[in-house]
Amino acid sequence: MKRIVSAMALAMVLAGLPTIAAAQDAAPAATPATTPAPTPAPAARGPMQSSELGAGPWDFTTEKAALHVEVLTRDLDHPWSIAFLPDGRALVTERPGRLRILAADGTLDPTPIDGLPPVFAFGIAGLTDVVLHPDFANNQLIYLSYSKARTKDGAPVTVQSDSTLSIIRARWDGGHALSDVQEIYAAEWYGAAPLPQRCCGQGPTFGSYGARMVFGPDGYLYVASGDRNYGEMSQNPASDFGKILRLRDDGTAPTDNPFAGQQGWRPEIWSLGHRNPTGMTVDARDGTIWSTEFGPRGGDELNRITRGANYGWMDVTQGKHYNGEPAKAVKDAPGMTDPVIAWIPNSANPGNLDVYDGTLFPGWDGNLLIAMMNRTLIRAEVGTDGQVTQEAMLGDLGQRLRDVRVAPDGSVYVLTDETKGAILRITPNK
Ligand SMILES: [Ca+2]
Repeated sequence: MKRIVSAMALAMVLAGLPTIAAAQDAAPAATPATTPAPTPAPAARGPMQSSELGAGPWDFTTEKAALHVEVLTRDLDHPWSIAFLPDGRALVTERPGRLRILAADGTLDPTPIDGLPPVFAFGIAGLTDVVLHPDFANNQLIYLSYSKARTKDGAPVTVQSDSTLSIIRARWDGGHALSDVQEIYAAEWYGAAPLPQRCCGQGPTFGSYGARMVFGPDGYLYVASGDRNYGEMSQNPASDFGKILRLRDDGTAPTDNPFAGQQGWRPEIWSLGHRNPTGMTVDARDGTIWSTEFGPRGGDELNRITRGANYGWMDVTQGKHYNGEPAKAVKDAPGMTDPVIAWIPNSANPGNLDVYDGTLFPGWDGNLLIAMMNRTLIRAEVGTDGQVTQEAMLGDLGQRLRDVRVAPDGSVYVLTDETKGAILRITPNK
């Protein structure tokens, strides 16, 4: 069965869908028995239950391409990231803590990869990104970001919020086990009682890890580090919260980072003033780093990341604080870099993004594709004059979208952020 559906205008989508304010920070419904009940974020509520994904395939007519969408697998629990391998397979993370192998024909290997560290999986915490070392074909090194519980006397501390963003590097020979697992980075601890004073009704401390990673054209690993709902830290040069970091492949800070050697600054900081950046990609053609981030109530952002820039949070946002307090500034603040897109007034909840550089969709050449938890795939064209046009696609599928990637063959893979999480593959409809 095929359906032909016109692309909807973004405004229609935003107007027609329920507002999912701060769905990233929503307190989860179930609380582990060993931990005290979380303090719910003011106004935070769990994401609306998505309708079940249909069987597909589907055909959609959009502004610049006719799409054929098929389901490769629907057996993943909140898949968060996919990394294409040189042999045609792919690695996929599931937020509860599993690393899976997707065969070249799109079937999911039923056996997860062994050897991961214990993952703190609660709410939006869990296993997040997977990226390959630029020289993976020769050194078999992969990188995983995840939420790590604090340990005391060698055992994990089970207080739910007492966790941090950690990155491991491991060797993977293509089979079902990691070896040489090594932690190369961990953000400073946060979440242990007593909690610091925080303004503006910020969300629970087990949110806002960021955790997206990408290797830049310079061979360095860029890491999006969230503010942990402690926005005061995003402007603090001595904290990695609310920053994008630039690391060597062994986790150390390059000496040519913008603030390296400056008194009071952590040397790994590349940019600051971020809230919860969960999307990041590099335009391979010119090296531009793009990042999406969750704002507070409204004000989610697409940013062009440049060396040493300050993106404003939590002093500058086009959204509103959870408790309704206005921010100090909305835009055009001295010394601050404004977003290329601010989604207002409603939250759009952007996940990951990619630059289309394949041959299958010539009409999308150089466009940004952005996976949105508000159940659309955004195609954005950023003009040289800064003007942006957006098209919302796949809205009829009704799925929260976490990740989007351009595959080596030019098709587009989309990961749904659902308990019965799927991988969708988009090819031209001929
Ligand atoms: Ca900003």
